[in-house]
Amino acid sequence: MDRSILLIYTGGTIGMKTNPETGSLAPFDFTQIGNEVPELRKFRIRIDTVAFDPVIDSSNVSPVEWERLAVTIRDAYDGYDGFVVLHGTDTMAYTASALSFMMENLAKPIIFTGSQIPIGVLRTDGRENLVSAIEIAASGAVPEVCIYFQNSLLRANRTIKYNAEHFNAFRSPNYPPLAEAGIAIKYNEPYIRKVDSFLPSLKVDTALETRVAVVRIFPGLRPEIFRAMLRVEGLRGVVLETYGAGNAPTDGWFVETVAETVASGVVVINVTQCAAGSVDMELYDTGRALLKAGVVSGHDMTTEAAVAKLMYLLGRGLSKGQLVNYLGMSIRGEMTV
Ligand code: ASN
Repeated sequence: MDRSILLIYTGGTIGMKTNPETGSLAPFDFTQIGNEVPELRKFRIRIDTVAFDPVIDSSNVSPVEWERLAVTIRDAYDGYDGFVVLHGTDTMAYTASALSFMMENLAKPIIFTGSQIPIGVLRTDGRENLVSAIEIAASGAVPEVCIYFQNSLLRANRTIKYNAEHFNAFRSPNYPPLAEAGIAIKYNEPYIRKVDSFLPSLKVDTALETRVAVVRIFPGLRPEIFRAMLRVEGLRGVVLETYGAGNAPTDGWFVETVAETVASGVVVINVTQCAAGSVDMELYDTGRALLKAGVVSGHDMTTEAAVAKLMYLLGRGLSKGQLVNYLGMSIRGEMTV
C-alpha cells in the first residue's frame, strides 16, 4: 500500500443506518466503515479513520468545528497523501470554504463529501461519493479543498448547495468542475491550482472573527429594520446580498445607512443574490452609490465563501487598507478578478 488517506467523519446523513429495532436513522460506529462499505477493502490505499465525538448534523456545525477540523488535518498532515472529510450536506459549502481560507499553502487534497441518503440504505448515493472521493484524495492530483458530489469535483469556495432533494445537490456556478467522474476520473487540469516546489509549508490560521452578518435586501425593506441590522454593537463585517450585478436602492436612507456603517469601521462586502454571475458596481447608478459609500465588491464570490473569507481576514488583525485589499482580490481562487 503506497498511498494513504485520512477519512474524517464529522456527521451528517452519510454515516447513518437504520436501527432495525426502531426503524429510525442513527449514526453507526465509523471506525467500522469497512463493514458498511466492503468496497473500501479493495483499495490498495491505507485508509485511517477518525470520527468527531459526538458526530453532528451539519446544521449544528459552527466555526468551533471548522477549527477542530483544521487542527485535525494540520496535526496529521505529514502522514497522509490526502484527506476526505465526510460532512452533512446542509452547511458543507460553508465548512469547506472556511477550510480553504484557513489552510494556507495547501499542497494536498482535502475532499469533502456526504450524501442525500444514508450509506446504510440500499439506494444510497453515499457509496459512490465516498469511493470516488477517496480515489481523488489519494491520487494527490488536486491540491485544493474541494467538494465531490454526484460525479463532479468542485472547488469548495465556489460551491453552493443548490438542491435539497436531488442527488446532484451541489453547483459551482462561476467556476468549472475540477474533475468529472465517468468511466474514468477526468481532471480539468487548466482549472486546478498549481503547486510548485517553492511553496512554503502549510500554515493553519484558526483565529476567526464571528461578529459578522449576512444582510439580504428585498423590496419593502424598512429603514428602521435595515438600520437596526447594521447598528448591532460590536459588528465587524457585513456580507450585503444585493440584486443582479450588485445593485441596491438609491434611497437616501439606504445609502446613508451603508455609508455610516462603513465610516464606523465595519467592512461591507457586496455579493449578488443571483446564483451565477458577478457584482459590477460600476454598471448602474444603483451600484455606484454603494461603491461611493465604501462598499467592497465581492465580484462572483458565493455568500458562503464571502462569510468565511470575512471571518478569516477579520481574524488576522490586518489594517483596514490590507483588509479591503485582500477582500477585493482572489486569495484562494474564490473569485474571478
Ligand atoms: N441534515 C443533514 C446534514 O447536513 C443533511 C445531509 O447530510 N444530507 O447534516
